[in-house]
Amino acid sequence: MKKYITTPIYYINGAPHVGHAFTTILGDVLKKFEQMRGNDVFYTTGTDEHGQKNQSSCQECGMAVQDFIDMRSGNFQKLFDAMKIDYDFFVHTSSQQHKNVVKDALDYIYKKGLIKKKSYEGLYCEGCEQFKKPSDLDEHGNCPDHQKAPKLITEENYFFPLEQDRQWLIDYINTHPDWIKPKRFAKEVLGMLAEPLDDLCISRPKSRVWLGVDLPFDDDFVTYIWFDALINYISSIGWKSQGDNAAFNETWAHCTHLLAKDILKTHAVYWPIMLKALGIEPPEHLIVHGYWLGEGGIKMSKSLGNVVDPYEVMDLMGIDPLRFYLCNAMSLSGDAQISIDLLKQGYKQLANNIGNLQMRVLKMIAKNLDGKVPSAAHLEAEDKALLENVANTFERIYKYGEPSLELVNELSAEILKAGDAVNAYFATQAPWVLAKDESKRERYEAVIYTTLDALRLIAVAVYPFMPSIAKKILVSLGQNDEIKAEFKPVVLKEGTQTIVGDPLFPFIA
Ligand code: ME8
Repeated sequence: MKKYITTPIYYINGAPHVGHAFTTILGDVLKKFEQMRGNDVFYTTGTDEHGQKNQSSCQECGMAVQDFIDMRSGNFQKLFDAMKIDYDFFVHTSSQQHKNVVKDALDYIYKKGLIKKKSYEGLYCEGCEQFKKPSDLDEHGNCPDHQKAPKLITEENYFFPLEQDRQWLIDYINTHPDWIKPKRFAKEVLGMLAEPLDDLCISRPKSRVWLGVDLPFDDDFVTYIWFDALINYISSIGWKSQGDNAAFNETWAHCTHLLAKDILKTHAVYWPIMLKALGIEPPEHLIVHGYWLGEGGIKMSKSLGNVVDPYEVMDLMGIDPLRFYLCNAMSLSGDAQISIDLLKQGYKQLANNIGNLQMRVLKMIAKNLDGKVPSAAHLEAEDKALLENVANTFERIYKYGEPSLELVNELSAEILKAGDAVNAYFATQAPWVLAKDESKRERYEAVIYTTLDALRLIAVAVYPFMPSIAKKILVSLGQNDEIKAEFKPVVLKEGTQTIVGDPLFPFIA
């Protein structure tokens, strides 16, 4: 099956931080998970290069616009490349290809008579690039996400009415209980739909915002950043208002958007209604996550400056442990705190669990068995039960798991549980004692075999999170590093040469 996974496209008014890294890592983890199950995946990420806040940031830098865009967008792409994210397409909203699709979409909707011009007064938060209602603000009149008071703005603009589709959207959510995951966010969207929807202002006068896509029907205006940005999800896969959309339709049929809750309304209210106007079905799923909270327990954000720098983390521990930690620690029910100290704790947990197991067993067979995998001929019931338990757990998740936060949370937790179980088995069986007694040779070999084969299963299961570590483990077990979601126990062949390499998780202070 062909799947399409997207991340939000990020504003370029600041440097990427762990929040952006997380959503993009999550997409890569889900892509690898799907590929292991034999699905084809097209994965996009990228940058949102227009709008007032990018424009202000460009003016502050005093750079030529295209140089600014290239430099800032390049910072995101460099980070995602450094993190070895396997994206298939990097979106630039300033590309001609994207701009053409925005114009095509607007023109189509305009000609359908769905856009009207009127004068408007409202409170505008530049951080969100959205008009706010007084009820959206905190007790100080600030935007809760940006801790800044929005500005009162009065201007003439073009509007796209939403109210006429409110009941349709409510019905859609109620009849597609899996559309928004986790479910509590669907409830939140239904809450947003409890009141009539204001018309969406889809233009900005060029006198205020010049960094954007010209409206095709009035070049005194540019397109509102969100109307432009959301279109990336269809421009990236070649949608057009006229002609053959067969390739587009095939890719769009199984599309999952990943996002944090800050942009839930734009994705779960504006976007499906825009798509309906274009004659396109809503994306198959939205996967929504909470916030990483930085210092002060508030949402980590470029504007607030309380960010964890992904390069600092990668220098300290490498990318794989960061990927694993983020997927394991993101809360399913709310937000999650993050700091360098918490990341170090996560790293040490991996070192004590998978790292320790691999090093102990490989060193032991290097010493006593010339580094060769022993025979499986004398496995006892408890050895087989351990291997079957580990294999069945991973088999179930890979076979029936549907991409979601729950899935990455459960899989990462089961990997740590399996590591703990095998470590406990190893400690109880004490193979270093068995090794000293020639009469216990068969038992010794069975324990070593069981530990090695369990480690192999863990390596395969952990691949979406830690692709390099997974391959290193498989190579250390004398396996080729081709990864498939196959979880049969007792696969290692007797006599296979293993290798004690460098520690998987070297000591960090
Ligand atoms: O909203 N915790 O861009 P943006 C978790 N351009 N995730 C976080 C995060 C945090 N503290 N901070 C950022 C925009 N993110 C628009 C999107 S899409 C058509 C247009 C991640 O740079 C998370 O995925 O503000 C969030 O939704 C996104 O970055 C917002 O990025």
